[in-house]
Amino acid sequence: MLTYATPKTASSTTNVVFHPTAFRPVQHLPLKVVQPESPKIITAPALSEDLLRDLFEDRILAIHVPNYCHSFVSHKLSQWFLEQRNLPAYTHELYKDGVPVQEYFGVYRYGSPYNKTYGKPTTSNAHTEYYQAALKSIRNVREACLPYAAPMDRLRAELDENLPMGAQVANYEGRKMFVGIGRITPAADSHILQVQPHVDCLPQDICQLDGQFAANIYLRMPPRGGAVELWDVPALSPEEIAALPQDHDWRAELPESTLIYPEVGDLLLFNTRKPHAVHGFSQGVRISVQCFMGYRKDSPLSLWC
Ligand SMILES: O=C(O)CCC(=O)C(=O)O
Ligand SMILES: [Fe+2]
Repeated sequence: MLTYATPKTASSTTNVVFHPTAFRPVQHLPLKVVQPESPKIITAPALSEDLLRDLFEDRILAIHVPNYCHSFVSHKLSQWFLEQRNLPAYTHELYKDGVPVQEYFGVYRYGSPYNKTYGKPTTSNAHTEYYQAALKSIRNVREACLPYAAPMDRLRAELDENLPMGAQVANYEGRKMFVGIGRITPAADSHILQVQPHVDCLPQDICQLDGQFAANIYLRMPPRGGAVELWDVPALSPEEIAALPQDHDWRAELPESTLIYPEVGDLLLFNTRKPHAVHGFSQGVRISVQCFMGYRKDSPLSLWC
């Protein structure tokens, strides 16, 4: 049974800013590794076309590539995220009477996510700010990783190489989007993502995707906890997601889940229209670099945050 405090509500989200200087670098302790019991979570040494197709066509639940990013790069980039002057909250969209409402889920961010524009006209300040920051943030992260390749740049190249239709930075509105957001969760807020499983889904009026997936590369993990929880249930449709009540009690109706314990440097790909959650932890900070992958049969895979 979950005994965590009630998560903060939408009204408390606007001014949440994480001050990373309050945290000392996390000591890297060996993590408890639990082999996933689900045969539908595939651990592989590298990405391949067959594996990606299995994921996109729903034959498997997740692809886990251990040690995708060198520990030196994981440390360098996660440290760089923590050194930013402040990190705004990465809120998640829920829907109230079909209208998107942003809610704080315990995650801070480096980079500006596209979901901040949801429900606003394409001429809005939110859109202008998003597109102004998009390429700048990609390039800042690239520079922060030098002389090594940024993990998200490598992932973009490998997705492109492995898929005949290729993979590219999304441009749903004719402008290049952001890829590779830094997701930072401090221990104190980490229970929120555990209490509430969630789904992520691009609104249909932006682009009608056949499927939406996430790629996370874990740069820093807490000494214990921080597992990814996945449910092997059919992906929800965008209509079903938009109609979910804000206080939907996922855990009351979902079947048993599967836990994955990513280690520093691992890559994990999964379907974001299936409910997923991230487990809390009592020490340290959990940092990943993430993008969404929009799948349309025979079109290039489109990547954004
Ligand atoms: O932090 C994680 O492991 C999962 C993040 C997530 O919810 C997503 O990428 O959609
Ligand atoms: Fe998610």
